[in-house]
Amino acid sequence: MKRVGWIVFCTLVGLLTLGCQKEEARELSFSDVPNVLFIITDDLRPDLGAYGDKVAVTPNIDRLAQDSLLFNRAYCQKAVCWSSRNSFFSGLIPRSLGKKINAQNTFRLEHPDIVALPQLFKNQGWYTRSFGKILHNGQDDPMSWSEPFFEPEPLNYAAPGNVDKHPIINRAVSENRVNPLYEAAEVDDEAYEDGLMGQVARRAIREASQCSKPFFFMVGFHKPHIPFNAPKKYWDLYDRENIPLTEFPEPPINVLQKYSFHPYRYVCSFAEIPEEGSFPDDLAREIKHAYYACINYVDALVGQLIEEKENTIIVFTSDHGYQPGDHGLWSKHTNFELATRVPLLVSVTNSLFKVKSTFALVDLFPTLAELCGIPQSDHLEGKSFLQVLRNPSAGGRENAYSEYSRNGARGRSIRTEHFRYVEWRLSDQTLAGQELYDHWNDLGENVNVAGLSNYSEILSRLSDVLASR
Ligand SMILES: [Ca+2]
Repeated sequence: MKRVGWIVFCTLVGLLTLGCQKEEARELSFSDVPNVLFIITDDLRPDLGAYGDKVAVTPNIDRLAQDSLLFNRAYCQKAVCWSSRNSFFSGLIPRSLGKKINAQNTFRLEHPDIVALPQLFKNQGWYTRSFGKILHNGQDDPMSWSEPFFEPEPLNYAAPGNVDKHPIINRAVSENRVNPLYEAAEVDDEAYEDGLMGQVARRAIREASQCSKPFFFMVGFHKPHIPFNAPKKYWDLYDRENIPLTEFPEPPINVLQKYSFHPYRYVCSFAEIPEEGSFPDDLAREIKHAYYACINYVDALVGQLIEEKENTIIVFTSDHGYQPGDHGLWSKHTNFELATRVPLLVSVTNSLFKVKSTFALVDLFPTLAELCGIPQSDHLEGKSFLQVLRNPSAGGRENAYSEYSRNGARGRSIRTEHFRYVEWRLSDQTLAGQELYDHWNDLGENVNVAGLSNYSEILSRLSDVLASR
């Protein structure tokens, strides 16, 4: 094991504490080359106490944030599970993953020889393991792991009468309409796959912590992805009447419905959920209650994982965001802020440090590698944000790239500090539409201002920036 990387890491932490807003930053005292624990959740937008959510009960993730860099503007590169995950795992942005990638095929189909994130650590002497949903359901990358990956049998439902049910997570398929969208079962955490998987991962972390070899573990929770099933004790932490409905129930003004919106809503593929029209407030609030219960379930499981975090860099994030009713959408699959923005914590400091700069999930690969002193790979399309750790005023990216295509048009988006710009082009590159959202005046992306004359200059400039990517 090379130790030069750890010397680099100690140095940067020392600089960070000097530049941090905290008056008293404690020195870190790791004993050796650090372990890495990479925790990925599914469909979790930053509805967390650490991000200012007034409803979420997330004491464990909030506690992790107290020792972390908290990224306020971190974005996925495509708001759908398999694409986002294959992206940060491989270090490639979605369009570079290849046309053959989908829910079944990983980036390996077109990139058999590139070194993936955990594979790089494995090659450098780390003990690497995988637990749960890392790429996509059923997808694996055996060459990245020191041991076969662990995925429990799918335990989606646990309530009496539901235990034999299995949801079909594939758009609005009629066969799924026998399955409930959510349940609050009087069961232990381990009655569902996430609890069972967390238990195995926790044991593995404990064992690996006793070994001299550092570990790089990736742990992927399936929640809060639909169905919103969680033990009842997590539902009971919320008063449903206090759960707010979306502030943005209507589609944005001047939005390009044909491209920006999807005609289906994932939740509508489940039993007793209306297939058309807006939901009654009671139902919308109940679904959000279920979503929050799943977040709290994940929070409890994360808390168990991070009990032993000595000498360990912890990353906590999600594959993309979610729109529980926002703009009338109940899913992801868009280029909107709510679908692309993710929580991102990187625990490398003994104090909370809120990073305001813009970052992309694809940056995690080069950043973690540089943090640990591992030489960069040539294929990486993200960039390390180590300079921000050295000097918080240095800033990060000028923009984060995301994409989502629909109805024959390719949708590409960039998010700057001030704006979100989305451009839709047909296969012959004809411009099919533009969207521009002014985040300094419109946090909810409620008005597409692309057609307004006073935004024409910025529209042109951002179009040029996007064209250069
Ligand atoms: Ca997902």
